[in-house]
Amino acid sequence: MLRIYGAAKSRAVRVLWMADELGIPYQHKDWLPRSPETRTPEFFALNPNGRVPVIDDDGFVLYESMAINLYLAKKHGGGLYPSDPKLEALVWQWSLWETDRLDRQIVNHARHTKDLPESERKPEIAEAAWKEVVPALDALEGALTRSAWLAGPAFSVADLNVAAALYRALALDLGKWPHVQAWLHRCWERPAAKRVRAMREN
Ligand SMILES: N[C@@H](CCC(=O)N[C@@H](CS)C(=O)NCC(=O)O)C(=O)O
Repeated sequence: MLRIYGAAKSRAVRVLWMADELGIPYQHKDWLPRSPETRTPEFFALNPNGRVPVIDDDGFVLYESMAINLYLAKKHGGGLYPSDPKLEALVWQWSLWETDRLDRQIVNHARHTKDLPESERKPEIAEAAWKEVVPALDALEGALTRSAWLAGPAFSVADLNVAAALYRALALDLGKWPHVQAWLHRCWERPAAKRVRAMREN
């Protein structure tokens, strides 16, 4: 049985979304980042970085949300993981690109504009993050102007990985990036996405 470590209010939401898309049963360790459960020697044995998400798939332990989703999508087949090597490479491209260009930037922007208590917010961090988010969204807009989905003719793990990481962008004014806006809402309107969103927001 697959076990997923990490609360829906963390990057584990990506993995919970993937498991739901694939319809695979899992056991959920609903642990928040930095919670006492993630500070034990047992948890550090699973992920020496002490971070969520982590999966244990019948004894195969894996961390890093993007790698986990690529593994699950490939293992369980279905349309989410393209078999054409070029489309597969695009899936890797977008997943790695997101980690490099958007992942921490979008979180830092949200934390320092609204998530943190006002006294802890640092406008200079929000501003620096936004300076990186803008060209990243420009790049995404370009790709989505040419194609409705990121890797081939249908929704794939590439879309899931990038859209899941852009959860916080659902609350932003994306008027400058109309294709990103439409695509992001298309992704998050999927039944599996709605269910994990409810897990995260409840
Ligand atoms: N690149 C990692 C990032 C994981 C990560 O930063 N997780 C956060 C929660 S969203 C965490 O567990 N933080 C705990 C800590 O910083 O100690 C991934 O995508 O899985």
